[in-house]
Amino acid sequence: MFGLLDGFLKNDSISLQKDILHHVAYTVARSPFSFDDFEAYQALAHSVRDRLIERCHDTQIYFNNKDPKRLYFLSLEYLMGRSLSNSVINLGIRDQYADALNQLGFEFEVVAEQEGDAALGNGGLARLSACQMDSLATLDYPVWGYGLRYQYGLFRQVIVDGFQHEQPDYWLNFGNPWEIERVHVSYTVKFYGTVKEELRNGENCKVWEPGEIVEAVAYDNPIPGYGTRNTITLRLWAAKPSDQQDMESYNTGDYINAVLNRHGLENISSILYPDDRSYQGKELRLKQQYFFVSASVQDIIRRFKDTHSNFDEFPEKVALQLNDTHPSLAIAEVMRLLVDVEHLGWDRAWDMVCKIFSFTTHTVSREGLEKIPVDLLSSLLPRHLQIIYDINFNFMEELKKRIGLDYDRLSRMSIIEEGAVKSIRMANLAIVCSHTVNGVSRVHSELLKTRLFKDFYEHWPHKFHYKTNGVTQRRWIVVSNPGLSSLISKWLGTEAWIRNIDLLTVLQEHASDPDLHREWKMVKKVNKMRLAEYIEAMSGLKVSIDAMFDVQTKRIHEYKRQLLNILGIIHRYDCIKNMDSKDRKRVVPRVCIIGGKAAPGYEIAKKIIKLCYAVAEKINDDSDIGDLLKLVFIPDYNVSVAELVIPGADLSQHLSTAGHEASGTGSMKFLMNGCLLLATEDGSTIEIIEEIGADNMFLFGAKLHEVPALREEGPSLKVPLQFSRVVRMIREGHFGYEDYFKSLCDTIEGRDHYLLGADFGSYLEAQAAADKVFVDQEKWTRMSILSTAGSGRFSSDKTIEDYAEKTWGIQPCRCPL
Ligand code: 26Q
Repeated sequence: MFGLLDGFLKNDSISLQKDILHHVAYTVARSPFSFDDFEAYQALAHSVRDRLIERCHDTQIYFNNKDPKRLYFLSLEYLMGRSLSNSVINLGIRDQYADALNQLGFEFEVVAEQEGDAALGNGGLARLSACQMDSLATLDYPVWGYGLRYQYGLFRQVIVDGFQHEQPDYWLNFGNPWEIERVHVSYTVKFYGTVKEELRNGENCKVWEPGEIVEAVAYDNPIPGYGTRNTITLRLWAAKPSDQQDMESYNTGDYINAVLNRHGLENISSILYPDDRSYQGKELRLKQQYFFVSASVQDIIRRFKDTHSNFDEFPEKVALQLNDTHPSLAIAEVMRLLVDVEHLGWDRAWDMVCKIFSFTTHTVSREGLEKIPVDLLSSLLPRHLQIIYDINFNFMEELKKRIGLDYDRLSRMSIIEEGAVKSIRMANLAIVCSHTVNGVSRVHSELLKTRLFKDFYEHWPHKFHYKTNGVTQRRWIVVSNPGLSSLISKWLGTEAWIRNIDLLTVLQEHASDPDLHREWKMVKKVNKMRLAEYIEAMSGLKVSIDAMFDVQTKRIHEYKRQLLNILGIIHRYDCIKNMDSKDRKRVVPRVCIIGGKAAPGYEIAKKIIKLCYAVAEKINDDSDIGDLLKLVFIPDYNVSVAELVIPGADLSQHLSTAGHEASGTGSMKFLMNGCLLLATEDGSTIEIIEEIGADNMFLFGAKLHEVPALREEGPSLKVPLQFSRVVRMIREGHFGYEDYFKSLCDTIEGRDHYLLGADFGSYLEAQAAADKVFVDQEKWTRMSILSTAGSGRFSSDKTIEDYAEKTWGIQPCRCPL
């Protein structure tokens, strides 16, 4: 079709220049002789968008012709960050665009900085979806991603006087060139009302008469693959008032109220909930889940019916992936549409459901599992509640045949939890109805089998699979660390590693080469300078790039133990204070960097942020300390800030108490960027150790099997003197706010559930080991090279190939160039 217009869009720098100017004039509506960096960004983005649309279109035509089995990836969260650099790199035209901009008097990096950060998600799970979409596109899989188009992304973190405040992220304010509004792709989504039984063609049918109808409109976000023409679509749904709603009121003449009543329905897709247990059981959250799931499932069935006259082939053509339990109402929705609307009959529909769904959980604890109060579901989605009850009834009957009347076990495995608040256990629903269940690291997948879902594992061992998360090297090396990217390509003599990560291991052969060492250190130095400039611009603090840049950036959570880090920093400060000048000469200077958001209702996490600021103020203002130690908190950590911070880190910390981090993906990004890890043996770290060897990182802390006994000891556990000393310093007001910090200190000196006291000694030893190696720059650089060289297993390309083959049963479908 595009061929009919003017041939394909041309990608030489002259054509791109013309194209940018065209968009300056006709899209941004500015003079081509006078436009600023932001307008240049808008024009450039629209020029890239044209190319994405072309490829997206070709990809869909190709998929439609081939009609392969498609994967539908359902996730309530995607952390895409910025799109410009990533898109032009994946399209293979970054340099041409940079040239074109140069000729117009602009610099690519500066223009790219104008873009906002798309934060439609909370943290690990959401960034994982984004990395996986990149791999799915690059590996040519026929896929659609589905999600919600929140008007407000994750809150912006603003720090006032050391305290976190949340501000709305109205990210669409400046327009979004990366989406295509599809006003004609819309579905009605029903809520509330009642279910009636009717006799149709001699059969008993359930008819749901809804009380509220909302329209879901599609916004398509193209996801270009690297080194391929394939460009897949992330389809996000926005809520709009439906024309069918309130027809009655229009007819009865209450026009004004009918119009006013329409407002508010858009709210369904307005806000992303921060990851916080206290939001469980909220009606709006449930409405969001169903709204997104219903529109997606209707779209999937519509697409299937476009090319198939019956449902015989449905399970051979459709795979549905549940990214955690958040979209698991999709199960009941597929059943409803197949049984009530398509009239397939329960048994046939059930057989299909069991073949198409697969489920990934990102949770480690029972408390983390999602539950929906039955009363809420019964009012919002009465038909779905019936369906879930029916699924559960059949499941319980089947189970009784297998295990007899073991009521304890039956009640543990039931989808319905009978308790003070009767609820639906979403994970049980997902497990019962999926053909595969997996965790996000090996140890996590094992924990599922031995603890969280033990009963289910014993019943269906074949359903449980092991998967390890990964991150995309396109975003986390090529886009965010161009210096390292060129260096790797130079030493490997090829750019092929960008699609074939296994090639990175070739770096091992050069790990001791002095030439590589020199270049490697240079790249790190440039990245540290960039980060130091950012720190100064943001906080006014000047830091020395000769110091070790020690980073811990991730969501603030007690189990991630940012507090352990801060206690270690206080200890370091205290030691330096008490040293004579001779000893001070031997101190390895450090810049400690901490960043991350606390959920708005999570008081302890907010206190950790305040403590970090209080300690920073004391240390950074102490002229006695100088460059030996600095502490910075980076506010509003998000994907674009991560792209700056990670390449500039020497050391990164991953401190979760063993058994608490399902996987952890930040560590993989640092690893790829040649940053050494200081970590506990938890989640994916266990697999990182296997790849690069314990000698190339700094490990510490209690192991998984030691945790229960340590907890058992509780307050009687002996903790190091240094630990008691630093906690006392906080309690005694060395950093001010002693009353405010009291409850924080109590959490670690009472029950100390996350074992900070127990792990403090070995934490300090690991820190000392890192200092020792840092002095030996040759050794450090070698370890750094080996970290990057060993990071290949943690590319999301690997994870996706594994899912494609073992879970989804899909094949690459590569659109010809
Ligand atoms: C639940 C109810 C109401 C509102 C929000 C939520 C909610 C939202 C997001 C609950 C959990 C999440 C996100 C969880 C998450 O990011 N988990 C992390 O997933 C990563 C990718 O698999 C892992 O690497 C991390 O270990 C895991 O913590």
